[in-house]
Amino acid sequence: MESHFSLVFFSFLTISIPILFKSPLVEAEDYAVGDSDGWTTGINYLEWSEKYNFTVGDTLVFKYVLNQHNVYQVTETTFRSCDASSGVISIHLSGNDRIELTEPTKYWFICNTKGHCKGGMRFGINVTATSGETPPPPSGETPPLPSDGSSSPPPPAPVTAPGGNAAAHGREMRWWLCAPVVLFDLVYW
Ligand SMILES: [Cu+2]
Repeated sequence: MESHFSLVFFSFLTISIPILFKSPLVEAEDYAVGDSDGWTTGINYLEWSEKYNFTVGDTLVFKYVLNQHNVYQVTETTFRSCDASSGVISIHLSGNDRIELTEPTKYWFICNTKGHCKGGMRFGINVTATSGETPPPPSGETPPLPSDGSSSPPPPAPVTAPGGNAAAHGREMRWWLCAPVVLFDLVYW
């Protein structure tokens, strides 16, 4: 019984640790621009853009009321001037635009509805290359195993992410979280 329990607990730790540190298995992410507010007036997109680290392969999702707003990917000069008569790289008008970040470079976005860019509907992000390899977590930080088998392993903590991107994170994490429960049922019972 006790050895079974230790096995279960060790499995739980082994599976949980990659969740606590950022898992290298997590690849592309979707980022809802403005989180649950979407792409609209009255939001501080500079603040939003500084919350995340964007890497090649991630996707920005702009959600907005059709015809009220739009998404222009522009040069830095046009981002600063809000004058989209030049320096426009791409135009997106669907109301639910998905823009994949394919290059390790700076991306600049504005809304070209009159007054919206100057009013704050603009941001820039620095997209970095995917490293391909993430260093393993330092082994010294592994929490110690309990000396006896009498205490129950804690339930896996729900993994949360700020704002509207929580769902995307949840999808990627769900199977990790199920594994300890399944192991526990199989081995302990
Ligand atoms: Cu707008």
